[in-house]
Amino acid sequence: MATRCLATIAVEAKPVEPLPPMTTTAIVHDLAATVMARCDTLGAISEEEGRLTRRSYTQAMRRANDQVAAWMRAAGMDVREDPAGTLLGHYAASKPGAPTLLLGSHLDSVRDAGRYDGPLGVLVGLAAVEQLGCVGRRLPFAVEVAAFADEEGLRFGRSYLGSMAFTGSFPPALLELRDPDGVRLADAIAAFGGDPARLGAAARRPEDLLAYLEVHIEQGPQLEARNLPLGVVSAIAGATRATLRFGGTAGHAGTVPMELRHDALCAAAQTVLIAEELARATPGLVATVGQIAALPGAGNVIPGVATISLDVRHQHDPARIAAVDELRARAQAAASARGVTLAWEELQSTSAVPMAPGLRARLARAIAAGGHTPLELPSGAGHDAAVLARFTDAAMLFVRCRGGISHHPAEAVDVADVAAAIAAVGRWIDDLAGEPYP
Ligand code: HGY
Ligand code: MN
Ligand code: MN
Repeated sequence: MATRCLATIAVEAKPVEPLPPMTTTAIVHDLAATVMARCDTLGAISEEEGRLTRRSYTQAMRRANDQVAAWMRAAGMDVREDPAGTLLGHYAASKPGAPTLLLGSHLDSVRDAGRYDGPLGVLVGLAAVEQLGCVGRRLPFAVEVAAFADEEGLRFGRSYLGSMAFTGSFPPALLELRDPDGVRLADAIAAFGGDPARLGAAARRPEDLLAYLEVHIEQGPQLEARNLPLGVVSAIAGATRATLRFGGTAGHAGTVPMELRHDALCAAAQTVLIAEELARATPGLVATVGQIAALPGAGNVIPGVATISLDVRHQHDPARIAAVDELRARAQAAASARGVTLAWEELQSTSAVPMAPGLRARLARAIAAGGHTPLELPSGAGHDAAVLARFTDAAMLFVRCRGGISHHPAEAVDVADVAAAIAAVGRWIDDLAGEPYP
């Protein structure tokens, strides 16, 4: 995508004759088109043929990090990866020793993903820096763009590995986690070029940061239902992730009478429906079983072992915790009634967290200045901002996505909404800098 004003992105643009200064609007629309093209480029970088799956610390992740690093360097940023593998582009302040405004999101994906969940936030952050570079501006603070390593948790079952390392909240025991192929997280980080022994060194100091902003697709229907391009996130829901292992007795499908069976998969299946029933009956609660496995996995063998994932979320922690407790008790009863054991392993519990009121107010002003109604709405999805919000003032800007679809290849955004987001981020940054938006 050749862009007109961005001589700093020489990598993409052919040498062109000097152009008359561009209006901010024209710059923003050029940047939005570039963001869309770059999301397409990253959307083609996958571990799997024919669909987008990009797990942390894989070769596909390496190619994605390297591609974004090239775009960052072309924008005049200093680029590095921290010991956890988080990619960081730095745009210096007008004076040394200034704090850093952090923008960013993640480049890893779920399985068979959409191309905007994560990359949009990294690339809009980069576009905000390119906009500054376009007009030759330096701010009283540095601007850093982060692509956090492993937000989704697809490979090792834990979310936010990169942002936890960045904020010094990474539990070292997680380095012993193994992926489905038995690869240790520590070894995956090292093979990727990170340094598991220095994760502590990856931690930044809160006093070095001014704030964090994550731009992200809404992954829900609210903005589209109100015909709004942008929204301000009020808070991020709390989440509990667990693995449930049911232990029964394998046996011959043709000879074991029903009343003598200890069928692990039936206990698991009943638990899936209990989770659904409880969530439907509890306002604001969502519960999902996204993975299920039965062993030995033969059609004529009664499953002796069944394993399911569990994801429970709510905007209010007491409601989530009470629901998890009730679900655990009812799952145990369902297992016991079948003579099946239940091993419940809680993988991660992230409490609900509000976004910083002052930053939300500034975001609302920036959206309104663009002629749009600034709707505040909660996020049911988790984000690195949930980790950063415990470390510095954090805010999120939601961008409308078509049909609210996400974690699906049909994920889509409109270039006009991306332009509105870039403009809003530009105004928000100038508000922080106390300077008028050009
Ligand atoms: O699961 C989530 O909410 C996020 O996509 N990691
Ligand atoms: Mn996601
Ligand atoms: Mn995401």
